[in-house]
Amino acid sequence: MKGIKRLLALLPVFLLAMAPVCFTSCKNSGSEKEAGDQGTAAVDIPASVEEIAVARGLSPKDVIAALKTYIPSGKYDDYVMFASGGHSGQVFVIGVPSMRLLKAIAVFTPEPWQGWATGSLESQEILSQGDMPRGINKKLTWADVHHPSLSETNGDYDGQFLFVNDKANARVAVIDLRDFETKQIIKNPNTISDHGASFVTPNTEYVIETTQYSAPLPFDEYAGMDEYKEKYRGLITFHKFDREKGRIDESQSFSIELPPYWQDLCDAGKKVSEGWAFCNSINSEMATGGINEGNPPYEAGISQKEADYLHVFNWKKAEEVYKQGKAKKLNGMSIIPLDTAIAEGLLYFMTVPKSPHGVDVSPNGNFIVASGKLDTHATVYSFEKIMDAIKNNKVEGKDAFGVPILNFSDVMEKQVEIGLGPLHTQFDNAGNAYTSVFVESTLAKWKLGPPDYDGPDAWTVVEKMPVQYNIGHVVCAEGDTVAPDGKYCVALNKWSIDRFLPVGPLHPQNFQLIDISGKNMQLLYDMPIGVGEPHYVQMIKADKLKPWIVYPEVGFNPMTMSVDPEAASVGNERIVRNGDTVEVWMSVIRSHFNPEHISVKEGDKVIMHLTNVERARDATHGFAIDGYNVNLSLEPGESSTVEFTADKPGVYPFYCTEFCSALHLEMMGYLLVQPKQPKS
Ligand code: RUQ
Ligand code: CUA
Repeated sequence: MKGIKRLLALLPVFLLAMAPVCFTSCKNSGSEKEAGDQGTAAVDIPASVEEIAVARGLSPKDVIAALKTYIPSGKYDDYVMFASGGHSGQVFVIGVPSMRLLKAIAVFTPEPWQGWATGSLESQEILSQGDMPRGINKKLTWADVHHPSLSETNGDYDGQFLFVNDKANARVAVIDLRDFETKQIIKNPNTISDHGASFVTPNTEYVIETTQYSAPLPFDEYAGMDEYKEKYRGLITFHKFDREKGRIDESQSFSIELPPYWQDLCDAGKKVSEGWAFCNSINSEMATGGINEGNPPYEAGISQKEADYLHVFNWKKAEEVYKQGKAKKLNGMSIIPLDTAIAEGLLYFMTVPKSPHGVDVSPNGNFIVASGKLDTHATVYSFEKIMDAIKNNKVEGKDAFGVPILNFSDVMEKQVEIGLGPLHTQFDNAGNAYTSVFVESTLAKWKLGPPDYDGPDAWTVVEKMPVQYNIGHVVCAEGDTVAPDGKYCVALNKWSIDRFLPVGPLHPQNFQLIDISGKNMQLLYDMPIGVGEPHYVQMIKADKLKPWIVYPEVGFNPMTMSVDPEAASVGNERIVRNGDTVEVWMSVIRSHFNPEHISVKEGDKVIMHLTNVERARDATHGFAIDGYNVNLSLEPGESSTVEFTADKPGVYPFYCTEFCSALHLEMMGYLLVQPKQPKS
């Protein structure tokens, strides 16, 4: 306790002394003397914090940053970030402000520690939901995870579920935040790539997914590039979420056919704009590239026009149209044809300058902020004006497919001069917006305007901060909800260049934690991400998450979220042969498996039900079978099933892969596979 007091007494030295020279000049300051006066009996805190700072070459700013991010052992972070894991196919769970990695949730990619797709029947079943459709012979073993989306109630995070998309294969996954495990993977049957996903509507009625790169509908229907305009299409899908079941219900989901522009990021309207959704797009040129055929490359063809189309969807009305049976079925999915969508008033366009990317709705739902990658502005649209333009038919024309284009000057509220290459915007609780500026490598803080903020500096940039380097998305605490928290933002930088020790030519990305609670933004911490390229991240208050510490009952199957009728239990362990099938019920507890000997014949089908019967927190056991490519993670209470053919005769130890007890090494057994024919 005395140690802490000493440190606290020293704090003013650092807080006041902003100049780097201070460490030497403060040496004999009153503060230090004061600290000394409070007693020198402290054992843990060394005589002078200042000495450590000087020895480590830390400036007072550094020390303040360190104090703001340090979480002592046994204490918890205030916020949790869910970061898309990019190519890793996972989701990273990170504490804020410590920036400690808490977990990598296995989603689309095998992950042995969690026993994900390394033997457990449950995980294999979930992963195979994401296989290519119509028997297309391709197993997908990786994903490009882009945008996580926490479930919402009334536009605010509720901490129950997380959705992520796979841009590379147009898949959406559902993660249950009771156990932080993936429960479902949906492969969109009609489209092959997505990007505007996953974004939820304010009460998680739907999970939104839009196509990125247009292809014929469905994608495995061949059409050459010369048929681009006629045959290629985009798609927006509203995946219906059944909160009770914790699953997307494809039988209640629907898509809307779109022109073959490349639909990009989306955001759902909230509060006043609830019921609407907004998605950006590029390639209104319908450029078809072909550098090898002497055509302009995509990058040039797609940037020819000054503006592209921001899609405005009335999803509440689309839901009605779908329920009236006006959608057509394609591969089991309901699709509202483009003509129907136009006739029913489900889709409007607004022009956005210069290859837009991000689109973000302000907390009150009044403004829609869109950014052009080749622009210096964020273009802000007023929802009220959009509604007025739709009502009074203020259109400047139609696109090539007949979609009405709302008159730009009638719907645009403001163009805010941000800097070169603005991408994504988040918000705080004081009327500020934070926009990532890619080309400049800065984070721009600017003021919204009335009614969200009323001041002389409305619609102007008030501060800019360099970030290292090439910022993609930015996340702020609950910064895309109806009630942002302020406090922190994190710059999600694509390049780290010189920020970390070199680890070969492949560099990590750089997450930079920024304190936004003061008058000026302050950089607090650099976190390397060396596992894949995250795109979007959401940051939720830690106390909104209520994860289980152990599974609620012994024999729990995480896939059904209930006790498995086939779960093994103590006293009921057994091995039953039925023809060529050997079924095993095995209990797992520190520090033994029961049974320990499994004798089968070559060619037998083996089904093993394993239950970790422990109730103690953290008492996880693994279950690996050598040579059979099996590893399970059995968390306290969990039941899991593994199935394999004993096709290799011989002796195969199985063992626990978690260091669970002093006799963990002894926690093993043998799989004995008798050969059909003894070797002669
Ligand atoms: S989105 S920054 Cu901008 Cu998928 Cu990657
Ligand atoms: Cu159980 Cu090691």
